[in-house]
Parts: sequence; C-alpha cells; structure tokens
Amino acid sequence: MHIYYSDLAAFNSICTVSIFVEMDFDAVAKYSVLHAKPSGLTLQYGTAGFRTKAENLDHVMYRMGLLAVLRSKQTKSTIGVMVTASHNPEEDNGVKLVDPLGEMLAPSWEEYATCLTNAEEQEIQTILSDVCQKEAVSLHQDAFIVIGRDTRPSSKKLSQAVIDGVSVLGGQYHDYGLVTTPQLHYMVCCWNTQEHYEKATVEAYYQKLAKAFVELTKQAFSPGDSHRSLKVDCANGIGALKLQEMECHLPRELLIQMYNNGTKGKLNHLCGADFVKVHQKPPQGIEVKPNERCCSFDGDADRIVYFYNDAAGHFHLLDGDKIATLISTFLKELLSKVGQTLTMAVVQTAYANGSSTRYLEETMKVPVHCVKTGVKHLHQKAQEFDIGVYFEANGHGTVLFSKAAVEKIRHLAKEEKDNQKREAAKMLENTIDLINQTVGDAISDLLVIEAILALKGFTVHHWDAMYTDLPNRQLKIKVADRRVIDTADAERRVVAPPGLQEKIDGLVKKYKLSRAFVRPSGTEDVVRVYAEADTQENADTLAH
Ligand code: NG1
Ligand code: ZN
Repeated sequence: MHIYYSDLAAFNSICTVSIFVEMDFDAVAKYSVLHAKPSGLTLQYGTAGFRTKAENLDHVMYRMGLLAVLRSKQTKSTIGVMVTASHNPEEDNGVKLVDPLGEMLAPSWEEYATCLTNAEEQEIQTILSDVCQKEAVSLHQDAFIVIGRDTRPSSKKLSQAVIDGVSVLGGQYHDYGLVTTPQLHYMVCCWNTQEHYEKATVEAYYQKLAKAFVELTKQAFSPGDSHRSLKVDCANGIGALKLQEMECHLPRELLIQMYNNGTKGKLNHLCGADFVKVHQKPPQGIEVKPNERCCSFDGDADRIVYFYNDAAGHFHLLDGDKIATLISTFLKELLSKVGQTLTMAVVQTAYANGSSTRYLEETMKVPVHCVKTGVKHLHQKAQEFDIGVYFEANGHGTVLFSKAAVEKIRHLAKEEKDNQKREAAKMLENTIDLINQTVGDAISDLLVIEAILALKGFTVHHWDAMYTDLPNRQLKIKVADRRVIDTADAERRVVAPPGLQEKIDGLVKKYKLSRAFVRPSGTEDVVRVYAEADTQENADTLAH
C-alpha cells in the first residue's frame, strides 16, 4: 500500500515546520481563496452528506478535506471521504465523510461540516480552532484519509479539492480513485481494524467475497447444472466497472449479464435502482424477457432492487423489504438448525410496505422496528441485536452481526460435533463473510441474494410470492420551505404545521388498508409523500 503526499503536502513540510503542532492558517487561507465559496450559497450536511449541483461544490470538498483531517486526528483513526451523489442526476455531486468503523459521520461532526461549509473565508480559521477546542483534537496526532469517487464527470476534480484540504493541514492520504461507496466504507474499516479484516485493497475485497460465495453455494451448484443467469442494470455508474472486476473471481455457474454499463447512457438517467423503485417499471437499456431475474444498482452501487416481468407482461418489483424478508428468513432457518438462541430483528423505515411488516411479524415471527429515514438510523438500531437485518425499501441495506454472535458462530463452525449443526454454522459463517457490514452494498447484497436463491432452489417468482405488496405511490413536491414540516414517531406523523396531520388522517380514513405520511427530504429540496392502499388507483389518489 502506497501513501501519497501531494505537492501541497511537500510544500507545507518545507514552508511550515510547525504544521504538526499548530495549524498553518496562512496556507489554509491561501488555498481557501483557490476554492472559493459562491456567495449566498447555504448547504446542509444531510442524510447522505452534501449534495447539490457539482459546480457549487468545490469549496465544500476542500473544506471537507480540512475537516476529515481534524476528525482523523481526534479519533486517531483513518477517515474516509467519498465523492458521490448516489442516485442523483449526473450534473449533481456530493460528499460524505466516513467514520472509523466504516459508519456514517457522528451527528456532532455533521454540524461542524455544515458550519464550515457555510462559513465565509475569514471565518474558517475560527471554526477550525473551535472544533479543535471542543473536540480536544491533538494537532500532534497524525492524520490519514482515504478518498474514493464515483464516475461522474465532475468527481475527479472535486476529489482533487478534497486532497488539497487534506494536504494543507498536513494530512496523509490514499486515493482509491474510482470505487463504489460501500467499497470505500469497507476500506476505512479495514484500515482501522487490521486484525479482523483482510488487506485494505479492492482486490482483497473481491477475494473475500468470492471465497465466501463459493463456500456458501457449494451444495447449491452441481456439475452439469445449467447456469443461473442474472441481468444487472448498472445505472451507467461505477457498479458496472466494479461488478466486472468482481465477476472474474466468481464461479461460472452464476452468469451475470451487465446492462447500462456507462458506455452509452447517462448516469441514473431512466435507469438504476431509484428509477425502477420510484417509477415501478423496468429501466431502459435492458430487454426483460418473461420471468427473467433482473436487478438494478444505483449510481454509486450501495442500493439494489430486483424485478421481473411475469408471463402476462406485468412488472414485479422486489425491493429492500423483499430482500430483508428473504435474508431474514434464511438466517432464521439456519439459526434454528444450529440450535442457537441469538436475537434477530429487522429494522425498517416508514417507507416499508405494510405487507412486509405484517409478514415478518405475523408469519415469520421476526420482530420489526421502525426508525427514521437515513441509513445511520437503521444501522444504529440494528446494532442492538445479535443479528440486525436492515433495509430501506429503496434497496439500501445490510446485516449486522454482533461480535459475540460472530465468535459463537465461528466457534460452532469449527468445534460442533453434530454434523448438521456444524454445517449450518458454517453456512452462517460464510454469510457473515459475504456481507459488507459497514453499509449497504449492491455487489455484496447481490451475492447474498443469489446464494440464498440458489440454495433454496427459488425462482424469482417463488421469492416474490412470499407476500404481496400493498399498492403504493411515492411523490415529491417542491414547496417554498420544506423545513416547516416537522415529524414524530419515526416520521409517521406530522407535528407541524398544525392541522396537517388531521387532514392526512381524514383522507386516509376514506380508503381500505391505507396509510400515508409526508416528510421533508434530507437530500433534495422537496417534501416526500407516501401512500399505500388496497388498490393502485386508491394509493395514487390518496398520494395526490
Ligand atoms: P431523503 O431524501 O431524506 O428521503 C433519500 C432516501 C433515503 C436515503 C437517502 C440517502 C427515500 C424515500 N429516501 O433520503 O432512504 O437512502 O436518500 O441516499 O428513498
Ligand atoms: Zn447510493
């Protein structure tokens, strides 16, 4: 692993010997001018960092480079900076910081990020000093930052601005270049927990996942079997590059055909997981034959949804809720074979289809918890259990295994005398290794799902038939100020402005099996509306 020092870092070490002891404010100021803030622009570090038009982000990137150095010094750990705007249109971009174990940035630091981003140039120094003081940042401490970016045309230049920010404060860095968001999260975790994880390289990531997949599916594929083919819509994004690299390590029984690989279409345009989920139809650029299993990644490959067309040509979506159901059912079956009483729960948001919640609770007898939108909320809740399965309906999710659960499972996989129990424990062990526990990961999730389907001998139709989704509709509405809406109860009820919740309740009452809520988006300047009801027509009318 090489550690790169930019020209700027070299410049600093020559010009300011004291850089590691105190901040070189002259250099910070000099480079702040080169990464000037457009006047009058205010941004907020939202559910997934900063996101806006790429042309307005240069100063944000530079400043996030600065902040990442302070966070690294404070945590005495490697910190990640990912340049991406996920499923947003190609003209947008964004940035988020990744904390030491690969998790989202701590809330208090989100506030510093917002403050630093909106500061005028002459205020930067004071804000940096304040953060150092409040968080007891030791400037003597070394800082190490890992950086990744998606395939947007603007990403390369923006990640260079991050590097400028890192270097001006004397931080060291490694630029992973083009990686999926979950790969960068995984790398951060590797750097900070070297004893548990493999080497912090993308190649080691492929090897770890491939080994677990091969071991897990050993019994599922027998020689002479026909291929299990899967069509993947890569949203014209980074997923295409990285899935191709992954594929070289996978057994030939799994035949992956990639579409929207970025050579023709525009990123996230009429394709990708968000398009498929929101419009409830197949993406462009892929021919879907009846009953063929297909899936869509989003632009930075941290989300995945499956879909197919039935023989009558009807479109079926298998979203994050269906994925959570498939995975938790599989895990529950293995746990009962192993004979262990580990706690397991599924964590969802208000967007989870009512049918999925009911199926999990009533049929599968798996406890379900509802939290606020945003991966960090799901992740946090899932950590409360031995096994926490979390998925947003949009296809972002993963499974967390507690340290104690992992130890127990690994021990049983080795020492258990009963053959059947030991085999089940081994399968659990391989599932643990196949899952990227830092964050939702389209490539890792794809492999988990494909392994489970192969092991269960399930077609996409079998999987879909586990329960039937209630018809639903999602809308987004531009309002003057979305912040006037305040919610409670995991965003399922409005508490401000007064009277709005009563109106929603009045409308919901008119339909059967209905539910509806509104909340301000954390990533776009819109208010989101969600409705479900007994028929698509009713869900649509209610939403409108
Ligand atoms: P907002 O814009 O706050 O609704 C969206 C998604 C979240 C999450 C974030 C980050 C929906 C309804 N919302 O948040 O689930 O994925 O983006 O990407 O899908
Ligand atoms: Zn994404």
